[in-house]
Amino acid sequence: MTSRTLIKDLASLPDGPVHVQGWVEKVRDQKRVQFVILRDESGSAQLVNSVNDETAATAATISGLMHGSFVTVEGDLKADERVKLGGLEVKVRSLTVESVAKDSPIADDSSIDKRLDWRFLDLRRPEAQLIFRVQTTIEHAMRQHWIDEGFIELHTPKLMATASESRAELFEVPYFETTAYLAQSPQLFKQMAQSAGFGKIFEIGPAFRADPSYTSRHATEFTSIDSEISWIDSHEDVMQLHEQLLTKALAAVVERHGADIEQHFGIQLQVPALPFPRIPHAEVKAIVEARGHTIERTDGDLDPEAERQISAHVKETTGHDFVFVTEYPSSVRPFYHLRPEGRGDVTNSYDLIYNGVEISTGAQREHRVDVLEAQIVEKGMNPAELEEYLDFFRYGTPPHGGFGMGLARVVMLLLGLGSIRETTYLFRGPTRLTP
Ligand code: AMO
Repeated sequence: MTSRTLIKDLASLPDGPVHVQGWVEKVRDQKRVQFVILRDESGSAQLVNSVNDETAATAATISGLMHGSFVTVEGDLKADERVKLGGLEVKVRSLTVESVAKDSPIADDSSIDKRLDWRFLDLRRPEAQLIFRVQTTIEHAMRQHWIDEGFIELHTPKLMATASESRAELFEVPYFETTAYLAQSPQLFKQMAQSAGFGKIFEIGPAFRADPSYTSRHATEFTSIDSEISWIDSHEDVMQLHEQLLTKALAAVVERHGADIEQHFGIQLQVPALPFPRIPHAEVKAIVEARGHTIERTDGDLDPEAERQISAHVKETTGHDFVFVTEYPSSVRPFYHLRPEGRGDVTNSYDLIYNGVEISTGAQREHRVDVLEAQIVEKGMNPAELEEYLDFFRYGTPPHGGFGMGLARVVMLLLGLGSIRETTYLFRGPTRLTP
């Protein structure tokens, strides 16, 4: 591989020969001088070619250049503060078209659906690439924290014999003589790791939900960030881990991408203060209703407007973008959430709301097998189908808890974007299986 110079590094080089490669963003083809905006994954720069007898062949190539074509350029770098783009330009000595592009089927104002149809072209936008750099930094910072704290990374199977959350939203897959289900969450297996004595684990992996909704926050496949820890006293210990992870992740994002985020998304990102506010679910309902919103759900869960309202309240009263809504009613929580002694109506659980949207659910788990069996029956499930899961608790298990968090939602809210379609590399929804 010949060593190419990344466009972002041109600014730190002295005037002289350079070898750059990328795709053509724009061509300004004038009679005497031609300008090409060349972009690579690091930035963009202006190429210039003076049209004369000597450069006639290059000039002809540039005149025929299609937007999006990939080219190799040998040229001479020259600093020139009059050039708006980076204060430099590259005088072309030779330009080789490596791959000719057809006319782009999308434009900046194309609909999100059309852009998703042509996702590889859509992703050439610098702000789209920034989204995935930010995502990389978030995952890296969290992984670093987990590793520093002695966690073990797991990869749990995504083909399962049972549901992992509930029978709803379950994808069935023909599996030889039987039926398999796509994992809705690593829930059962991350709990298994506690019975196995692993102590502290994490996983970043795919989760599947056969959810027919078309909202801006639901996908049928998403990346789930999961963690589970033993020997907790309550969900408070899980929330402390959770807020530390997010604070570290945001600090890394601010440090590495703060300026780019401000430039592309107009947001001045702040590292959140610890601890994040915590408000019990019952109190949240009262606050939201006092703000004039009547929660429409009959099951006692918060609706999206209630999430926005409680976030607005927290922002106004504390300046915080995050809030833990704690002690959810048992009626809206899964069978595996622990209910505190003498309080069957609530759970040791929480949802984490970030800028008005739920990004995570966490809880202390029920580790007493008889109570667990009763809660499975109460939720209308069949304990026989969960025999193997129940075994985890029949052979000894420590008190434990953890959380699951949707990566695309975190990135969406952090960058102030309107949909996880923008922050998922290749979105999957009820009517989208390609590309
Ligand atoms: P829950 O079902 O609340 O909890 O999911 C946890 C988080 O995963 C994300 N999420 C989704 N993201 C995109 N599309 C979806 N269809 C979707 N469904 C969920 C959300 C959500 O907050 N096992 C528990 C977690 C735990 O207790 O550890 C669980 O999966 O950000």
